[in-house]
Amino acid sequence: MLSGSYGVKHRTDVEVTRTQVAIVGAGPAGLVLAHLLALRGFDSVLLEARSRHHVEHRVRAGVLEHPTVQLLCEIGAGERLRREGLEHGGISLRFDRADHRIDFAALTGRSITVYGQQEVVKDLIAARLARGGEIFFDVDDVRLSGIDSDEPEVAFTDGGGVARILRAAVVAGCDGFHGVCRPYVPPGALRVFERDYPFAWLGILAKAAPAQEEVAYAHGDRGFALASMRSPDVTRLYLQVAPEDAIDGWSDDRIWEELNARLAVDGGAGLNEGPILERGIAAMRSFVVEPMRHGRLFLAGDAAHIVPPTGAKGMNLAVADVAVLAEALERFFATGRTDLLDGYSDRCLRRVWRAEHFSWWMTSMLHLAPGADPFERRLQLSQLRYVVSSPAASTSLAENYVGLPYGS
Ligand code: RFL
Ligand code: PHB
Repeated sequence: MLSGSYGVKHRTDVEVTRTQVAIVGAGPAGLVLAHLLALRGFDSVLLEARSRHHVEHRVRAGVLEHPTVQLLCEIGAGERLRREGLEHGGISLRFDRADHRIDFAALTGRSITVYGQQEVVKDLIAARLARGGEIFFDVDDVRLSGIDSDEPEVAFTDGGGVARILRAAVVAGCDGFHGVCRPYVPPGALRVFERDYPFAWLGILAKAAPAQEEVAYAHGDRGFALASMRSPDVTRLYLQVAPEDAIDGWSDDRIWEELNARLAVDGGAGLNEGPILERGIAAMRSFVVEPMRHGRLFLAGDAAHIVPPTGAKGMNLAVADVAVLAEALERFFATGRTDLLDGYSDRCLRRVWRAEHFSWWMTSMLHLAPGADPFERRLQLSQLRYVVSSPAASTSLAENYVGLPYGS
């Protein structure tokens, strides 16, 4: 059994700290893992390359699955989420200039919650610090060694310029798609599966009341658009654009004109426009590495897999991974047994591949591929009409969207 305590000793001018789990990355995956471990009585240290302000203001995801909301509440990070999160009982698919609602509540008995990822991150950081947990922000030069041994090390320079080493039983690579952990797996030990899409998303956050009550995914001749929200007076909107488009080429007028055209419904009032608070263009990619583990390094969240945002799955998958990892680590620390750790990757990958398929399917059904011929367009429309009219097909969309139960 490994000790839960940690001591500090000095080796020349390097501070060496012992912990049970060294967590690289304070995004949703790393932060939720730290909480799950602390609740089970295990200690961890979190390293984050960016500042606290940066991670708390990085605008990204917005849709939380039902199991994600439950887990955030269980770990004591759900108080503001329950108060300010917008619980939605469905979404709409918009095509042929009309809304077609998918009623999640009726089809699955579940709902989703619209609540910004940066708000989740703020709540998790505040709760972690309030409970006396450690987070090193602004770290630099993170290096891993000994991931094939029983005591891997993570060397880094902290925000104050002090060189440090963490000795841990396990390293959790929660450092996102561009992180440093995944490249430490030796070449040949990971298999990569990937797909790039011939379009990107231009996303804006605007100070304007949402024009619709629920998230709306629009398919049409001018391309895909998505209308979401963050609060009763902040709207989040996305447009399919070309991957090579630069944000400077999209003036405010052009963005609003295109959004209005793509999101128009017969008899609808159009969007409420307002100052654009944030804007950016994000590439769309599907990516998975197998296995999600090498020796004592466990990859979780975007460090191991990426989905295009159309299914709203990325953050939810990150949280699902670390729920599996925490359970496996508990078994290991409490009993020394490695069976759950050995099963970590296979167990996560079942959910990951379901989400990969769902996100790829939603993306293919809704976007306009450059050069798509009339045959493909007819297939998309046929699929959309089927999904909104067949109870079997809409239930399939609904159960994937609200989040399949953990372990299924
Ligand atoms: P993150 O959030 O990228 O966090 C990784 C953290 O690691 C830090 N880091 C390092 N720290 C220390 N040392 C290093 N060397 C480091 N290198 C990196 C980073 O600074 C960062 O803080 O990964 P995590 O935790 O796996 O979470 C994944 C989610 O962030 C991501 O999947 C979602 O944002 C994807 N996503 C969506 N997911 C949803 O579930 N629902 C949605 O509605 C949704 N919409 C979206 C999205 C992503 C989008 N973009 C911008 C790609 C909409 C968009 C537009
Ligand atoms: C969002 O609100 O940011 C959002 C909603 C649905 C998606 C992706 C992003 O599929």
